[in-house]
Amino acid sequence: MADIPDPASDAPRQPVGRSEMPDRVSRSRKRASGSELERRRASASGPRLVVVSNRVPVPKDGSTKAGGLSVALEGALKQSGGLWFGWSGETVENPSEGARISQAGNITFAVMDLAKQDYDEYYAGFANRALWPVCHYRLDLVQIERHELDGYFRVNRAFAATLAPLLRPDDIVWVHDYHFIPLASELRKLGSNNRIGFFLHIPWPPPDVASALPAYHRLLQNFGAYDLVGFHTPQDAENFERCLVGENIGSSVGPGEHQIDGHRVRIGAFPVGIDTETFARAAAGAERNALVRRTRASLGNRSLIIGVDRLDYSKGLKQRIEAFSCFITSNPDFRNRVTYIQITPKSRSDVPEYQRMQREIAEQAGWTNGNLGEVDWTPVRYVNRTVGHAALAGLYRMSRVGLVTPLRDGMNLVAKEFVAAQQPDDPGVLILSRFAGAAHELDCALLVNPYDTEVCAAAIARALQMPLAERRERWATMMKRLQVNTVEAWCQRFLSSLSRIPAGVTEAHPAPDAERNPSPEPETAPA
Ligand code: ADQ
Repeated sequence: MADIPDPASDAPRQPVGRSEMPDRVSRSRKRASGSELERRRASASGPRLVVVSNRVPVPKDGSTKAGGLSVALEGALKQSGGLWFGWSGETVENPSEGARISQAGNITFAVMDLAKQDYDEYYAGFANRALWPVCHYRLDLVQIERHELDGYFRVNRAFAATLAPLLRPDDIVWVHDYHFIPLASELRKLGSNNRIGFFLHIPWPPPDVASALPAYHRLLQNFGAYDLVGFHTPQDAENFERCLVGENIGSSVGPGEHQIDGHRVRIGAFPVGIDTETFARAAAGAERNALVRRTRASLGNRSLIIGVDRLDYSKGLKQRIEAFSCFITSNPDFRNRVTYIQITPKSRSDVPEYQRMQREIAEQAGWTNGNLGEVDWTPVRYVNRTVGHAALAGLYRMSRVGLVTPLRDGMNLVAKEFVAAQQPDDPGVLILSRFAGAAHELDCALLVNPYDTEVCAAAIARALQMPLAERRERWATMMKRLQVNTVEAWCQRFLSSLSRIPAGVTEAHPAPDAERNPSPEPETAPA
């Protein structure tokens, strides 16, 4: 997910050491009876929101600085007081017992460290070498390692064991993303009857693709412990329901509802939004930003084409550079009249597939410049940097074209940010992959198949020559949608759906249990 600090972009910050996962289950349970927790419980009033995400934006020096999703979740947490729980981002030799707790206003932050083996197996392993590629339809990149699968479940058990003692009976728990599919099931085993919702920030593929996941049946079964499972698009939700039906997991009891082990699970689409007004204001005020001014000066009279993505194979960077190259070759009039800036911070550098891709994309950008460039013109400026949101907003605003062409994306917030940042009188044009979740809402963009180089090249040419009236009309329709479906609205819709689920429903909830529901797949490698 986006602004919840992306674990992807950070390597562990501490030296790492041995591998054994300490028995946090029993120790954390002991902590539950601690007097401080009892005191907090006693002073609480009303349901509290508990957010679980792999990385937690713990405020430094008492203030939070993150944007987008983090701010929205923080806003939701502030309403009734809340707890934000997850990984600290640290790997250490001997993770300490329980969670490290800090307080900012009425939000409690609780984080735990991971041992190196946990990080390697749960995060760099199963989450990012099996779940991520399968969910992005990249079966060619899937790595199946039984010990990583085991590590994924083991670390989820440890997260649950650390979280369980911090939970109050009426807390509403909102779990984020693919790192935590088994979390609710583990919490149920520890006695949690809380309402627990899950939101997947990445796509969910159809059964033919999803079934390439190791422990496919077991993972699906684990979703049964949630009360609400949310996706970005109706297509993802439908794919997921088809997977449940295909694996005979529970039974459909109406549109978007499944009965699994006597428990009703709601399934729905909740397309995430951005903080549209704040982003638009930042873009309008970015004229004075130093980076924006320098960039403008460096462009001269050239039109700017911009791409902004984490360096990830799902973002279609190779195909995008090819399309740009094809555009220049087939439209020589545009030589030295456009500049393509691709701002791409590295991510997941400790995952081998990412290391390979980082090298390949850098070589490709260099090769394209060598091949197409002039002494006084660098066609592609390829930058592995993070840029502050104000500057980013300003760069979007000065761009004639936003190139957002992932091969597959849950939503893609850059597409929305690009639209929000435009000048109403003279907006740029968004070229958007039809395989981004955002294409459902932003269907007035120039929608393209990112695999089709010539189509993408033609879209760039069309965008650069699009008459002002058409640009305004397309932009206005998209902007209206972004003004309605903001990130706050997204939070509210998910949480009000979750809150409407009667609390008692979870009472009868049996934890999915590998013994009661034997998985057809082996959990460890056959001998
Ligand atoms: P991501 O894969 O990280 O998120 P995306 O939705 O585009 O992708 O969000 C990226 C965020 O990072 C944006 O807010 C963008 O501004 C910011 N960003 C990207 N490059 C940057 C740079 N160089 N400098 C500064 N900021 C940069 C996952 C899913 C998406 C889903 C989100 C939210 O993969 O499909 O949209 O979660 O659910």
